[in-house]
Amino acid sequence: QQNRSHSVAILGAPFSKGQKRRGVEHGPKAIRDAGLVERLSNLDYAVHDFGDLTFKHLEKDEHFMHVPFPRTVGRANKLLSGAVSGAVGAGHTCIMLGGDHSLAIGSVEGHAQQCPDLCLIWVDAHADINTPLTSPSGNLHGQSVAFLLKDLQDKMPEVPGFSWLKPFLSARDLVYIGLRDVDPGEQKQRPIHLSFDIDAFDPSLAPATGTPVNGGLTYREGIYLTEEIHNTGLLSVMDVVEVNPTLGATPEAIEATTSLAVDVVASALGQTREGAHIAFPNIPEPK
Ligand code: 5AB
Ligand code: MN
Ligand code: MN
Ligand code: MN
Repeated sequence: QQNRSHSVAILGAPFSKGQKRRGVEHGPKAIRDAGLVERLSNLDYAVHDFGDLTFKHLEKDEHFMHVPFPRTVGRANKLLSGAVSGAVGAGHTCIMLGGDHSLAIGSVEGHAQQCPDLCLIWVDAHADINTPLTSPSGNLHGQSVAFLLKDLQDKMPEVPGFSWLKPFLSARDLVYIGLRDVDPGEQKQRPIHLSFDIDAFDPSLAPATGTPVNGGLTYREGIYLTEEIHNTGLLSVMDVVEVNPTLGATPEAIEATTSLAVDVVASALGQTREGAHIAFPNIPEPK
């Protein structure tokens, strides 16, 4: 197990131009308001909240093919990449609060600057591996993985705003959920980048998100996953994306989604469902 001495950096990325709905830029505030910092402090981490990055919306940013806001998304990810690289370089485990899932491009790239041998765990209802030529919507939040993979280099056109990015990840560095038979010699100790799209959960649990799909993870499945990732002791950067507090039908629906986001971060950082293994020295007695 890890790492309780580790410090945690929280980076807010209030950005929504990787898709067309408004509101996902309020994700970082909504997740903080749901009590994230206090929960992690209670797990005995030194929590450094670096606040929110400031993103520019470029005035002149024409579509590339049917892809909207390419330069705005490219520039936002370049900025985020530097911030994640800085936080990891300073020795923090980094929690990036999105924002939409296009932000994984910069988050994983910045992580890879410090940890070139990282592996990527993508927890999502969607594969987010469209290219501009296969994307039904044009939205960049459904294309993040395609920008990262070396294997897709020949299939990717040059998208304006992304000239700073060279694909660096091999398909074999991208891990899937559900493998069941891995030999000891196949296990590698590598820093883990966990990119967690809240829409991986069933919409009954995480309704406040832009592209909900029925038949998602149960609470138990999702938290089991983050608990196991914690148990590896190898979590290095985690993205929590696609929480859109403006899309909840009721305050309860919003609260369910934001508190679920806090639960997945806390459990990825070692909160257990059976409670903390902390000795309680003086159990108060009634007089
Ligand atoms: B998300 C879709 N595959 O490309 C597309 O929420 C949806 O970050 C992408 O996973 C969903 O537009 C992107 C239809
Ligand atoms: Mn996604
Ligand atoms: Mn998704
Ligand atoms: Mn989504």
